[in-house]
Amino acid sequence: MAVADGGFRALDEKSLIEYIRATPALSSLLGDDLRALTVKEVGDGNLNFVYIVISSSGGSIVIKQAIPYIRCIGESWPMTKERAYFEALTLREHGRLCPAHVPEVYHFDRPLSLIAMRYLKPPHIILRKGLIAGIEYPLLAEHMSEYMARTLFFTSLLYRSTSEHKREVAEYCGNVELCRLTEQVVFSDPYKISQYNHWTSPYLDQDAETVREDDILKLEVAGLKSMFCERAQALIHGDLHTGSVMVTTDSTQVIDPEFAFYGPMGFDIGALVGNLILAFFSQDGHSDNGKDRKVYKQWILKTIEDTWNLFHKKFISLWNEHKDGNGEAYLADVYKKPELWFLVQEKYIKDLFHDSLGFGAAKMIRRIVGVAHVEDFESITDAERRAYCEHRALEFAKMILKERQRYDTIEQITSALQNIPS
Ligand code: ADP
Ligand code: SR1
Ligand code: MG
Repeated sequence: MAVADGGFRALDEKSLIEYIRATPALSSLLGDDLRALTVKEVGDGNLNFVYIVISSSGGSIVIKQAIPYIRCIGESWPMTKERAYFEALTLREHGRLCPAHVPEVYHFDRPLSLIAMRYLKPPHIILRKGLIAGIEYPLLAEHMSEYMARTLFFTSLLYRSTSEHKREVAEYCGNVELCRLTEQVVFSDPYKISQYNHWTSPYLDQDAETVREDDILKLEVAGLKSMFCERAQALIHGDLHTGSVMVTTDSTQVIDPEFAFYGPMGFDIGALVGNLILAFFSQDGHSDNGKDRKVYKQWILKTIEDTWNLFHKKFISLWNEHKDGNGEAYLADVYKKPELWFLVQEKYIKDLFHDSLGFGAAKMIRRIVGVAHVEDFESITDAERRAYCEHRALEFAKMILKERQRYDTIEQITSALQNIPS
């Protein structure tokens, strides 16, 4: 067992059992008989260790521990384990705002950077894996629009006073290292030579170089990076890709908000929509003779449309419902004329739509030519076929990043996706 700073030690399956036995908040969740605990490490994310703990009496918990480096790279890339503090804080805050879609936190141990939370039992699986398998989730758009509308609205200045907001922003400024990681791997590295970048070579060598040489693209990305760093619009999840959502056909749970901070709302909406678009482009790599994915691709497009449209509807109705509250951005006294109120909301949503498209596109690009790729493409074993899917996704993302102001509705985006020639 490694011993490190401030009482931290990296646990393993054996030492975790001792920790649980010595921690009443955890042992009480697992029942009387702690002799037969099964512990399995299942972390398939990029950063941390995740253990499923099940007792013989049927109790279960998940334990997640942050270690002081990035797991998928190794100890050569140190990373603060304080990320667990921000993850626990956000799971609790987003869980308070949207309990139906966030797992409950049972226990947090700051020196050990350890979170105990509800085990999302099978048939819950990671959404990205469900999308690769071609499974439809009829409630996904309804649930994710609810989660995003509530977490983003209630942590913004549309609902909060500026004093409350500034206090929260100050707290989350502490998550600077995770923000800096995103600044690097999403907004900078893909646009320059970086030791960590990789792509499906040799097929995409020219594509990667084109990204590094595209001045218009770089101008657009500069604008998004500055918004990411400067705009404390709401408490965002910060890494809301399809690997941060666990699903069944009737349950949707958002996990893993360790990148949370007060940032632009469009970064969350864009992450989800951008990753659904990556799933769309990857389908041609997963279809085989017996199963073409035409119908499934239509379902993904419909889910993208419903997610945005339902988000829009729910967000505006929360705003109308709370228009006479403490929110200081648009005081009811100033904007009381109905036509002005409508104009203000219309502009807010239009800007948010374009921000979401821009961030979504930037997140697609980083998953193709940056450090961390996605299983949607990585699981396509034939490299030429994978490169074909990635190339098409990259071209679409570049076009959206540069031309997003031309689009007014999500249907125009899905129709552009629909009409890309093979
Ligand atoms: P990382 O921070 O390293 O990305 P994640 O939070 O994404 O880690 O978790 C990694 C994996 O652990 C997930 O893909 C999922 O399979 C599993 N997992 C995480 N949290 C839970 C949970 N509450 N219930 C069940 N499985 C979970
Ligand atoms: C080294 S970059 C690792 C990535 O994994 C996380 O899920 C974030 O998306 C981060 O950018
Ligand atoms: Mg993760």
